[in-house]
Amino acid sequence: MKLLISALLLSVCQGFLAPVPSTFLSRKTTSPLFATASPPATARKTPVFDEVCETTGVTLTRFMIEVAMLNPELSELPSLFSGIETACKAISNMVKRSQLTGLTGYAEGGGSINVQGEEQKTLDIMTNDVLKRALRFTGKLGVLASEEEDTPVDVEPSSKEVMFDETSKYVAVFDPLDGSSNVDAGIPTGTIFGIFDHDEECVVEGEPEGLSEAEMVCLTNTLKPGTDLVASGYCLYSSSCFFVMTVGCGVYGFTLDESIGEFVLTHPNIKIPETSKIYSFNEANLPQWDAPMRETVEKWRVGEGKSGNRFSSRYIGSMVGDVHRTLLYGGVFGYPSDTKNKNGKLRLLYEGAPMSYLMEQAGGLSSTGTKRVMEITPDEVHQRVPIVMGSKGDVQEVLDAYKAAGM
Ligand code: AFP
Repeated sequence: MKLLISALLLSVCQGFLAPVPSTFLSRKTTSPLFATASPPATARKTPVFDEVCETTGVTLTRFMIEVAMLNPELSELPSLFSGIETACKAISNMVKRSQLTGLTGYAEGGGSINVQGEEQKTLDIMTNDVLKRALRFTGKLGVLASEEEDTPVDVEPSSKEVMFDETSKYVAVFDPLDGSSNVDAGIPTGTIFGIFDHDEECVVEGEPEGLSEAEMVCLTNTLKPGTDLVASGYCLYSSSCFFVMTVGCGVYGFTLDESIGEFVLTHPNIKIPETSKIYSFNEANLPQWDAPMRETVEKWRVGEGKSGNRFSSRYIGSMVGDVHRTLLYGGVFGYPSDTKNKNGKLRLLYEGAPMSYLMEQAGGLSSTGTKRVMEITPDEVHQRVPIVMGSKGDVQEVLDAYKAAGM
């Protein structure tokens, strides 16, 4: 097997020079090496591995090294991924042990409110900190924006802390513990991240309150549309801990093998089924949704939609868990606009855009109903966006309904 992997990698490395012999194409990874859904500006290459072994297979670290080898413009991404990977392992442990270590409940016994007026759980604050620390020490981050931070935070490390050649190449946005309102009941939660290129000229010193206008402009360079994402992904803390990511050439899923402490490739080149029988919404809000959304779901309930399938409902109320199931089983997940919340509930920069990138890379669609989520430029860090994402055929049915209603 080792020999075959080396041969495969060699063929892929030679990408442009020599065609990859068809016998070298992975049995599991049958799609082309290049992404088909919303290709990035420069087509990226992804390693092809012939077999996925459960305990000694391809680790995330190894996978990222191969990705960087094949795509020299991404050469600094593996160290950043390694920071995120470490944070995910630490967070997975914290979540798993929270009932035993007293990390449950609200921060400061209640009363700690984030910028969006939501009460913060103890774990919200701690996981935010874990991520910040893990990323800071990669030496690759310029600016961070997080659900738990009021404004983007500059994490330019002091020279003492830098472990690698410092270039501040990327901007990371993340939701450290999405679904945290569920965490004390043992419901799945997750970390979502998105990575953009960073303007290397932008260096910010000091606290957000005392920044010059130029520094504020610098900070707001996190405000980019999803089409500018270099990479995105999530960690799901559930029956297993999963790490699912894209760098613009398909979606790859890794499972934490606790016996060796490594994420191992278990879901190469995830493709979402084109049509489905599952919808995943907070249906209590259905009476307030836009008419096209409401009517489409009402048809699905009774098997009168386009596919004729009678749909079932599956809703955890934790986006990472709901999107993970949707990617694997097919379906439609959403948090649509309603009469009370015109922009739905989910945050564009660190929930909507990173998850839409994954969804599109897996062959699905993600829209507000009238607009591709990936193309929306945020006006502010914590902006919300209505979302309906998932299996192509079913999401398209929603989009057609909006169009037919002249919206
Ligand atoms: P929390 O992080 O406050 O638990 O919110 C989770 C979330 O942002 C997202 O993960 C869910 O899909 C959505 O909110 C659930 O919202 P509802 O509770 O209104 O259904």
